[in-house]
Amino acid sequence: MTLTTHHSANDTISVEYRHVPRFEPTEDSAMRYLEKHGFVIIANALTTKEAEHAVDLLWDYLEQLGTGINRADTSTWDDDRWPTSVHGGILPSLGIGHSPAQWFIRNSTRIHQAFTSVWETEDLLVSFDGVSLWRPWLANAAWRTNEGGSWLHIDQHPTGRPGKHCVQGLVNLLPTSPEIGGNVVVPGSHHLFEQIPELYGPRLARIHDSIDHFRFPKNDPRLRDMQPISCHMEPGDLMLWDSRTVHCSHPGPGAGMDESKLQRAASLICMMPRSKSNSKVIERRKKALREGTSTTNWSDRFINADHFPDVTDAAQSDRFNWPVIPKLNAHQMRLVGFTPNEIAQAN
Ligand SMILES: O=C(O)CCC(=O)C(=O)O
Repeated sequence: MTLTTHHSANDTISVEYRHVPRFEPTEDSAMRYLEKHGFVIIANALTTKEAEHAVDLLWDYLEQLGTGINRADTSTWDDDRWPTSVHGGILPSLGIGHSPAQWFIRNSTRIHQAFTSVWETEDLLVSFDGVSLWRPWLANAAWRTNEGGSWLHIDQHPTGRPGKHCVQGLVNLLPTSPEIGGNVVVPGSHHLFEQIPELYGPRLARIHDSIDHFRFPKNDPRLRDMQPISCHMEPGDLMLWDSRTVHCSHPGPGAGMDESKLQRAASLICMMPRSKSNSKVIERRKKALREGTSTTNWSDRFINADHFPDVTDAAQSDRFNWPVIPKLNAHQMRLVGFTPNEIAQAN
């Protein structure tokens, strides 16, 4: 089934809402789908109950920031209390990467199985990323997140990091629909990656080789013709996409939304083989766990998300209480980078 979302005057890229196949985390066909289309949906990485629990934990995170957010009262969800978010409603900082919510989700066996299928090793490190939270934008137009056509991007430098390096992930926690929208991917666009220097030379020249982000021109006709889609996802589903696949998020028209509820909650999660990392980075990751530092999707390099230009002031201010970091189990400690010996000693 395909359903079409809206067009508006200055939004020339329309995002199609599409039902796509949902796979088991260990199915070979899931990996073939990922290779072919640049993304894949893994069904029920979390159960519905676990997804609900994760949303509760995210509310705990928001309320313990100490700014006066109350989950039952939308009048307390304004920007003066809400944690600083970047494009698409993503909360990247302020301890979110080590919140009980994120560590609860990272403990999922099926997520680990899915990334094990991607990399053919169980020895993985997890990113300390944040979440995307969408407030009901019909209650307050300022809460509507960026239009898809305005920030289609990839998260890998086309010449600085040639080849396959990273598969990103997102666990969807609330129902998706054509009215609400959600993540956007451009199917097959990972095949465009190698042509980017030729097709977008002057634009690429402005991005330093070490920056793993390339944003396409607004409403790029080339991407429009490749038909960006928002995939239908059940609460608890995991979406995986190659970092070379063009993606972003896009809010739908929102008709009929319950204006007293969060509209989207999606946890960003990425696992990469430990062998891609090194001891210096792993030591830095252990320090990040002690200090509650969040990161981007990459675990082979250490990139501190509290240093993002958009969030530095908030991260340094004492306006927000950071969450108490939960005690991790052995599986979670492995995902940070601790060795079995270190884990045995710690317990
Ligand atoms: O919220 C989303 O689905 C978009 C995520 C995204 O663009 C990213 O993680 O790079």
